[in-house]
Amino acid sequence: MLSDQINRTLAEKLIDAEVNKHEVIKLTAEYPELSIEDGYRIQDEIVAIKAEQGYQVFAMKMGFTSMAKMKQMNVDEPIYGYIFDYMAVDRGELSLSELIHPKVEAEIAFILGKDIEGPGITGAQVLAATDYVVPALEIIDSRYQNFQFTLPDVIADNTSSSRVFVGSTMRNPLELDLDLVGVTLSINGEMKDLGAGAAVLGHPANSVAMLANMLARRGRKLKAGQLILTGGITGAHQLYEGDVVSAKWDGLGSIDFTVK
Ligand code: OOG
Ligand code: MG
Repeated sequence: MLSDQINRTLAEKLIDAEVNKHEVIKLTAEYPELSIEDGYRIQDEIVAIKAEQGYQVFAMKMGFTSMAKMKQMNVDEPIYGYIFDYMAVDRGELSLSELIHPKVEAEIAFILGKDIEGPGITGAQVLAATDYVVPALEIIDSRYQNFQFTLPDVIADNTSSSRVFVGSTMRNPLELDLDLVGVTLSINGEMKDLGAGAAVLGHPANSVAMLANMLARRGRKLKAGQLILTGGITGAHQLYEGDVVSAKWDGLGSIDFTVK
């Protein structure tokens, strides 16, 4: 286990990489014994530093909840992280000059109506506690060279959180078969990827349940009003200047943006 001092230094290094838009070598190159627990402790330091700087948590997120994502990044278990208020993009433009090597992925997000506290939470309990589901495009931007990392590295790097576009269509989850909700992701008019909600742990509600149960191990819970991204349904696609991105969800509308 790394000392609090080292955790703080590593968190500062990753924030510096984010703010100054440069890649760093994965932490496990220097600390091969870095554990998943260490990764979450470094992530907690990032959350603490962002709070000291006056930023709020905008959403929580799950990652690596679909085979498409696990295969693409060569990892084998879900992780969670935080999305801060300055990461939410409120118009149809992504500013490339603020980022390193961003990728886009299509997701389904939940807005809770009640607190959810694990352990033992099921997808059915999540659906009963959810007010709305909304579509989301997550922009991930690993601070590591070429998106090369192990699980502890990516957890420490706050799961590559960078930006998020949230769609304006809000639906009660019980009005939809969320596992059957299809999504297509197009860039410059070319369909790059497609999938359905079932890609996410069989049903996106299972991802929120897993998050509640993972948080319970650390004495935390999900709160009413919380926004939660359930993880990429599709693989992530690298973005370049001038790209026009368009994603459509069955019953949940669409999100469009341009890379500037
Ligand atoms: C980590 C973030 C994973 C997802 O939806 O699976 C994630 C990464 O792929 O760099 O956000
Ligand atoms: Mg994601």
